[in-house]
Amino acid sequence: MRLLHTADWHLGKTLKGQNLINDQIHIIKEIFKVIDDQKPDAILICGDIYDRGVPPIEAVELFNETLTKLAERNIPTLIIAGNHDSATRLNFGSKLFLRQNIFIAAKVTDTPAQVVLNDEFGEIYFSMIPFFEPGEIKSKFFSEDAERLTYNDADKFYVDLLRQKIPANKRSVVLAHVFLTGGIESDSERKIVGTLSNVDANIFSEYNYIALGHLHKPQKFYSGSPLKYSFDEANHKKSVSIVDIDGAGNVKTEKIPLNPRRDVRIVKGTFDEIIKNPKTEDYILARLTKREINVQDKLAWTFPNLLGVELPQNSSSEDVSASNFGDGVSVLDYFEDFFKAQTGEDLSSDYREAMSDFLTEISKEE
Ligand SMILES: [Mn+2]
Repeated sequence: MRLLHTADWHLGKTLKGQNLINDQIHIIKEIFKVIDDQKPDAILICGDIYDRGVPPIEAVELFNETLTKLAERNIPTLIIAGNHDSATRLNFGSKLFLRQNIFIAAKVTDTPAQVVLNDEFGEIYFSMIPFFEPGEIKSKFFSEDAERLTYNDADKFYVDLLRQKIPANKRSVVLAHVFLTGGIESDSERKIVGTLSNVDANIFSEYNYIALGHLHKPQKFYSGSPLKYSFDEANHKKSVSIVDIDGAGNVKTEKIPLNPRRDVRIVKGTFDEIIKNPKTEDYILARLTKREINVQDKLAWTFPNLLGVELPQNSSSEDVSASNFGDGVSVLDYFEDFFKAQTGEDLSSDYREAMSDFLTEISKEE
C-alpha cells in the first residue's frame, strides 16, 4: 500500500501580516500533482488543517474544495485534528463524510477511531489520535481523584486502547499530532503547553509506520508543513512523504519536494549589497549588517513582498508592520497595526473603542 503523508497545512495563516491564502491554494495544487503522479492508495493529514480555531472563510472554502476533489478521486483520506484546530469545528460532517471514505478524527472518543484499509496482502489498521490535552483523557476515562497525566501518559493510554483492537500480526499505522522527544522545533509552531508536553517515540513502537504532525521541519516521523511559515524555516526543504508498505510490513519512505508560489527567504548584508539582488516576488526578510534609516521604501522596489527589516545593534529589530511605532504614535494605533498583522482584518470601531477604554483604565491605575 502506498500512502501520502502530509500535515500542518495551517490554512488561513498569515506571515507577518501577509495573507498566504494564494500560496496555500498553489501548494495544494502541487500536492494534487504529487497525488496524480504517485497514485497513493490513501492520504494522511496529521493535524493543524487550519491555523486557528475560527479560520477565515477563504480557508474553509479551500479545505472544502480539497475534500471534494479527494472524494472525486475516491482516495481514502484520514484526517486528525492538531493543536491549532477546533476539534468541534473540524468534526463537522465527519459522520457524513465516511460515505466518501473521508475519515476525520477530531475529538477524544470512548472508542478511539480506527480505520481498516485493504491491499492485496490483507488489512492495514490505521489508529487515529487527534491532538488532546491530558486533562481530556483524564476526565473521560479516569476518576476525578486520579493523578494528573502527562502527555506521554495520556497518549500511551489512547494508544493502548487502539492496540487492543488490532489483531496480532496485522500491519498498522498511527496518525498523531504530538511533540516527540528530541524533535527539531520551528518558530511557527504554537508550543504545546505543559511542562511535560513531549511524547516518547517508543509508545508507537508497535506500528509499522508513524505519521506525525506538529513539527514543521520535515524529519523522522514528520512530513513537515507544505510551506515555510516563519523566517527561521527559510532553509527548510518542504515536502510530502510517500510511504510504501509491503506485505511483510516493511516500509520505504521518500520525500517529494514541493514548489511554492513564492519562496520565504532572508537576504543579508549592507543596504548597498542587498539592493543589488535581482528583483523578486519572494517573501523577504532583509537582515541589515549596518544600521541605516528609511530603507524600507527603497528596498520595496527590489522586494515588493518585503515582510521585515532587521537592523543590527543590540536586539533592535523592526517589522514593516510596526515600522511607524515610536514617538507620536499612540499605543492604540500600534495595537491597530498589531491586530491587523495577527488577524488580517481591520480593527472594528467597536473593538477600537473597547481598547481605548481599556487603555484609559490602565493609565489611571499607574
Ligand atoms: Mn502546526
